[in-house]
Amino acid sequence: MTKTMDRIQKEEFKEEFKKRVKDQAKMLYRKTLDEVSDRHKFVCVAYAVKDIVIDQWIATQKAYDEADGRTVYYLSMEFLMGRALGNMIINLSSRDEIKESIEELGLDLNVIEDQEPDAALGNGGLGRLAACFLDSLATLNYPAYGCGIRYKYGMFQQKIENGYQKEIPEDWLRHINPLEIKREEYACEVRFGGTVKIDHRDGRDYYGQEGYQAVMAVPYDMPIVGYGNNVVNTLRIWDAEPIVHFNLEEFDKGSYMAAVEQENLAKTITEVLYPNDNHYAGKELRLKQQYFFVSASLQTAIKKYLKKHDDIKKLHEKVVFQMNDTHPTLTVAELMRLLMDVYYLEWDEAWEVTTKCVAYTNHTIMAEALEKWPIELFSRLLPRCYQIVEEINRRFCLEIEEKYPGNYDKIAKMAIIYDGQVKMANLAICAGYSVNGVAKLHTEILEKQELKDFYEMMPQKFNNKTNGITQRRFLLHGNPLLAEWVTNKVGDDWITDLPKIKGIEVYVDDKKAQAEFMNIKYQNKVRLAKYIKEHNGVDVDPRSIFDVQVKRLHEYKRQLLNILHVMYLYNQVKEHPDMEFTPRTFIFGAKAAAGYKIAKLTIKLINSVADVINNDESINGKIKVVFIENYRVSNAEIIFAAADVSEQISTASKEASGTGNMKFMLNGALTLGTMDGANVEIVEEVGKENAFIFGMSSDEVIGYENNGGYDPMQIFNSDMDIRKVLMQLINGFYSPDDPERFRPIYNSLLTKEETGCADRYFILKDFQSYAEAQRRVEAAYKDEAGWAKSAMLNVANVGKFTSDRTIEEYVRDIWHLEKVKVEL
Ligand code: 26Q
Repeated sequence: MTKTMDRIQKEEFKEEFKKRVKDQAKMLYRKTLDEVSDRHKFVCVAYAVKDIVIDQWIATQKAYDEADGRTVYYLSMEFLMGRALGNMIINLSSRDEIKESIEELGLDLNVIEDQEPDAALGNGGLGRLAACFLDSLATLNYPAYGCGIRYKYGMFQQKIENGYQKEIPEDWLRHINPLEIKREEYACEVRFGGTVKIDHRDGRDYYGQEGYQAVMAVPYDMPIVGYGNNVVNTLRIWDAEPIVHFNLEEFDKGSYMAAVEQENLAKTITEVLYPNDNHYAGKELRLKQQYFFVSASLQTAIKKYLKKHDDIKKLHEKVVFQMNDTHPTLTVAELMRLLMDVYYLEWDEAWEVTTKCVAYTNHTIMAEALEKWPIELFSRLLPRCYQIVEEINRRFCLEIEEKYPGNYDKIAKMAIIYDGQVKMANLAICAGYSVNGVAKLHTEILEKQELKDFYEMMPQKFNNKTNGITQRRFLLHGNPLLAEWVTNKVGDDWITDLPKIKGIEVYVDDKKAQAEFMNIKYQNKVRLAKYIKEHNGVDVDPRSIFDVQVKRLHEYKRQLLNILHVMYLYNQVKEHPDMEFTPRTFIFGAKAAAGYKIAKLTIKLINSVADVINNDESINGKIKVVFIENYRVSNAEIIFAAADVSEQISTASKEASGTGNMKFMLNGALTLGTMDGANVEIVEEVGKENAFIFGMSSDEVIGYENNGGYDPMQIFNSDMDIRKVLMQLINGFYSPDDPERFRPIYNSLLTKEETGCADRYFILKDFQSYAEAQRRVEAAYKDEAGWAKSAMLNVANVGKFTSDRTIEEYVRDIWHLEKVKVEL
């Protein structure tokens, strides 16, 4: 629109927009715009933007209806959206007019954007990937729904008190949410528990449920605005409401209790997001959440299909359900149930449709993340689904038996029900027509190790889809200075065609371009330093190397390796005050699952080390350590833009892909990492000489895991640098008030006490290799031109890692969607 809109139209649009913002202030708050608070100003602007979005939303849905193509339903327990307003504005074709209007109203867009709470309906990588995918699907004109849960409390807010993490409930819906619409007309019922009732009529069985508890699933829709193409897709998240608002006198005691229980069920189901990342907690409520949103999403998808089509046996021609990890795997059982019990298909017919409709993405090989539900719980909560899973399992085991006669090991590994448990990954693989990993190495490990038996039996299902990120949020929105610089150099095609960014490669040896590029990095470091000063009260020098590790706290991600190395460096600087040293700021940001003791203690360790080092005047500020509180999408954008070094140091084989690594690369940071996840492909694209790679290979790690032979105590006894650092964990050096405080960390590295395995993540094994890589970082940074060139080459070669590419691959290999044009 911007290009075609002439001046007069533009002015009219702006006048209209400004009037709407002012009218909102009047109608909502009975005030003029300049009288209302900043937060209310945000609400007024958001409503005015929504006004523009709504017309496109309606037009999009109409165009989709007419095109009548296939639709993907991306089923995910998590959508880590972050803030919507700023992103919506940059994606709208009228972004310039909107920004000018906001300025002309005397408002500061940054201040307005800062008023919006993050929609933190996710933990980390998996949830943010879902959000990036929605952005790409809309931008690429594909019919898609995100389906999830409208948690009342999303990811907790992290406060650091006395160095410890404290979790504060994140009440993101406390105030009105102007960017969602409640859609009561699509409410549907979801039933739990009770017993299966069978009616024999007309020579067949009809299945129903008796004595169940039910809740109403009520959807809220959030618009997903595509970039400059008039497309607005939908994220549909479900809230639970009680079905009966009962009248006390009408109830006898029994039904009174039942009614109260039902009301409580509704209240609890969508109350809170489980704050675990890569860790399965077998909680009943979690299974309820899963069934709740799966059932509601499937019911509406089928109803929508039947509005235009009458043959349910052809559902797969129009609908595909992508399961984001095993969390929505109940899709398999629930779809079978709906097809048989509600739409009266026979088993074989229903199975044919189901197995053509569902596909599964695996995001982890960590054993503790695999979902397994006790039969007792599963069958009590979902009696009919359990029957169906039993039958799927019975038939599947027959198939295994037929293919591998007498091989009970195969049954033990692949059966869906085994050892008293329902194994969700096995169900997803058995029923899904596609099984994908999220990076090349990860998919290889699935095929060769973790899912070897499945791969042997059905290799045609397996495929890789290397993750990606949206450059629209993580460069265009998060780093406006660099975005503008890139656009000035190569035009703005990169916004929807990231490989075009390769065009900046011709400037990597150009001194002027290098200076401009490094100056932008410097400006972004100043912005982050200001944020750190405001939020942490710590002064950091924007001329120091910003070395950043931001991600969920998990042992396999090895924040501990990073902080142990900081302790080692500090010892070096103290022992050799005159050694050459480039000032370094080590920046951490991480939330630990609330019950994950050793992870929380690692946060305390980082903060304790920070306290000692930041306050030691004798080192002249050579090292600073900062723990950024409450790491989340909105401050991530600021952090990535300011990073020099991207710490991607997971134990090889453990990080399925990683996506933070890509966000750093996009913003011109150099990767310091292991050959794990998508790091492997990053190095492939940018070249080994423009990254700092260290540590064991995934084959070596897996070798030790399978055959033993690793003894960290040997390293402790022979490496005096390491020995000194580890002793500082237990001699009170960083905890004078309680020398025993960090003993559990020490033990986790040297004894089997903590996890039944000493140094399970090979921290000591990789330590010297990491320290050596860090020395290479320092040497490289001293060569200013060389560093600038490497940083620019990272940006230039990031093209592959756009989620637009990932989505096109899903479409080509799995979803088979067609693009739909939307004209206004
Ligand atoms: C399971 C059961 C009960 C409660 C919680 C969970 C649970 C919740 C979240 C299990 C796992 C997760 C999240 C996993 C995750 O974020 N995985 C990451 O996915 C990214 C996107 O593919 C990858 O880049 C990361 O490598 C991977 O760790």
